[in-house]
Amino acid sequence: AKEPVRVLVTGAAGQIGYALVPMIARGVMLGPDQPVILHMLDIPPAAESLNGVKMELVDAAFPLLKGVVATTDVVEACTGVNIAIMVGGFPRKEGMERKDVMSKNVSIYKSQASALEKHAAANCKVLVVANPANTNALILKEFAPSIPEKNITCLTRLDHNRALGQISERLNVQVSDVKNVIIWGNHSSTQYPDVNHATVKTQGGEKPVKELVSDDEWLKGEFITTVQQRGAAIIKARKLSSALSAASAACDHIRDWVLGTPAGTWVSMGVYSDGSYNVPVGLIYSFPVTCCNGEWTIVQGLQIDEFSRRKLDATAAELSEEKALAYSCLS
Ligand code: NAX
Repeated sequence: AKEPVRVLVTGAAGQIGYALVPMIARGVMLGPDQPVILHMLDIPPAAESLNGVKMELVDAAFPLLKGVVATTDVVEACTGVNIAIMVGGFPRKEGMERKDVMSKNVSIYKSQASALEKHAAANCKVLVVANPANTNALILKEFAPSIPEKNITCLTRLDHNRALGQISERLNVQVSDVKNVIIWGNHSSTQYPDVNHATVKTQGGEKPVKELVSDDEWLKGEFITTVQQRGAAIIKARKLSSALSAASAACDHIRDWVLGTPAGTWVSMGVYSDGSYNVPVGLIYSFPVTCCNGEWTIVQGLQIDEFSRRKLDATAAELSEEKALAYSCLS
């Protein structure tokens, strides 16, 4: 039998946490033959509620779940973890300045970075979900210098999956037959959902999405804004932000990273830019990646037209500005 993998979920008493921990315990994230030990962290005001989640995990009697640590102690939470899903953060409240929210998250991610660096298992993989996801991940990277930068990522898979969903609805095809959309840049409304290289499986082959959706205006307009604004649309409808889809996307992200992407398929991940596609080095930016043996690689050589170029640059500019704001909170 396999050794259990220790998976940390921060903000585990929150909405996404509540949807995510049962998925992990059922094997959705790491596979149906991989035992797991869940580490759940939240802050003291949520301690009782966190304990309630722990009680429910016990009551669910998940065969793969070999242990649960529920704590408000960051060191205890981080000790020995192989995978860290960072969902906890400080939400923007009405009337708050952007800088104040950034400052709260910078201090959270700075201290959690140190705890992970000192106490997590060697080669721990980190996924930041909490917003501003890219910049929180960057802060985490900066303050955990001994964790390889390849091991620190942020979630844009929800946006990627939303793009697949929109194409599948538009063409009336199965979502599993659509692939290779790309989310470039920031997990924010400046992200660029790009279908220039996306395909749909057809009888006997594959067809470009651009050929099947002949309406270029839709692809360059409503499709992009629908994906960009989907989070707001969910809030409007549910009076709560996306949770089950975010949890599912986090599982997809880690599963593909650890177990690999299928041949010929790429996914979107926020990763540390190496300058590919002329994206500035030093940003956590969402790129198309393939994964093999637990490592991601940015897909190279894709043609970027002028329309796309502008969008890639605009979201990079926003991330540079966010980075500067985050650094100004450090001093
Ligand atoms: P909730 O407010 O329901 O849960 C957040 C939890 O984090 C709370 O239980 C809170 O007590 C806890 N927390 C706060 N500070 C903490 C700290 N220092 N250490 C540990 N835990 C802490 O929010 P939820 O709806 O679950 O969303 C969580 C985060 O995901 C938010 O930042 C949200 O903006 C972000 N999202 C990111 C998405 C993405 O695709 N990257 C999509 C969904 C979501 O909007």
